Amino acid sequence: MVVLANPPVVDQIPLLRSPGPRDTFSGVPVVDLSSPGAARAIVDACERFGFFKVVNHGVPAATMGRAESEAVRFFAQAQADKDRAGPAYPFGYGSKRIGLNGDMGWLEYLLLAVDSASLSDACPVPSTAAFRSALNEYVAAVRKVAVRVLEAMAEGLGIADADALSSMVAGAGSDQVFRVNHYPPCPALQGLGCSATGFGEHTDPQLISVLRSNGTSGLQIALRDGAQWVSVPSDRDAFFVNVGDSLQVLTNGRFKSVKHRVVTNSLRSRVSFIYFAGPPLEQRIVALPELLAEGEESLYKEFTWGGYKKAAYNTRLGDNRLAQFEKH
Ligand code: GA4
Repeated sequence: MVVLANPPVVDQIPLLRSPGPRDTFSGVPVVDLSSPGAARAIVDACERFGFFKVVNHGVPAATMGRAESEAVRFFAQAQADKDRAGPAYPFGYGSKRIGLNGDMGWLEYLLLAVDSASLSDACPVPSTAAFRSALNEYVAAVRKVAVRVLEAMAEGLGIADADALSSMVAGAGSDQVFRVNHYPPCPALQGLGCSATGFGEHTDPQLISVLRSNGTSGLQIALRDGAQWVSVPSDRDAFFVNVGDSLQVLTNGRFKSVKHRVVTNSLRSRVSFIYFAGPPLEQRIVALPELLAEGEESLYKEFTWGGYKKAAYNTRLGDNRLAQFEKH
């Protein structure tokens, strides 16, 4: 029997089959946020994929570009300097280790806390004024996009209170997290047909996540509940929205949180920004009564966001975190 070991540099990082052109997904739903049809299109995309791309969002390219170049500058520093911005938990710089239970990926990142519309003062990282102000400008803008998406979603779902979803994530005390990921290329695997896992498959626990990346592909989403993985063509001018577990519960399973992962490119760096829109810790997460048909029961036991988050941090990345809350 021939046992193939990972090349030493990617030791401990799980490998994935390298995506080829046939894995590219041409069916990503595109929502024009400036169009009157946005509400309907968002609901449709969330029902079909739990995932969509947002264009005409109004965020200036310069806001995204400035945040990106500052992030590139940060990650280009010497390892010892970056390590001074760590550890990642609760907030700060991290490398390769994801979460607290042994998951590993070929990436480095900043995990940051957001207070109302900017980085939390309690979070001293990043410390340089230029990077911090670029991220603050970006966070304020992406948060507005999240609010508009959630407003349109409530409208599309026919919820009378247009703010029912958006106020959960934009109100006082909401639990917002911001993440800057850098996936360096992994040339050691070039030509071998496999790639390092950048970020292993998982669903996001929050309501929605809003992602923007540079022009390097790598994001994959699962179709048909994981039976097929497809590559999402990158678009640096757009945002990509994921449905998270909490929104799955609020919609009683009508929207499914999308399984996704990142595969490392062998030649190019990928830089992504993700804004995770979560509610206040004490927010009850349970099917919204208006979304239940007559006689329909909620599929999940009620939990608070704080309780779910705590439980999530005790899981491995790829675990089905909602399973323990299913009623039957
Ligand atoms: C996935 C979504 C966000 O990136 C995140 C992640 C968090 C982490 O990286 O520390 C988690 C992961 C995420 C889900 C389960 C737990 C917690 C790693 C992990 C194994 C910041 C989040 O909120 O949940």
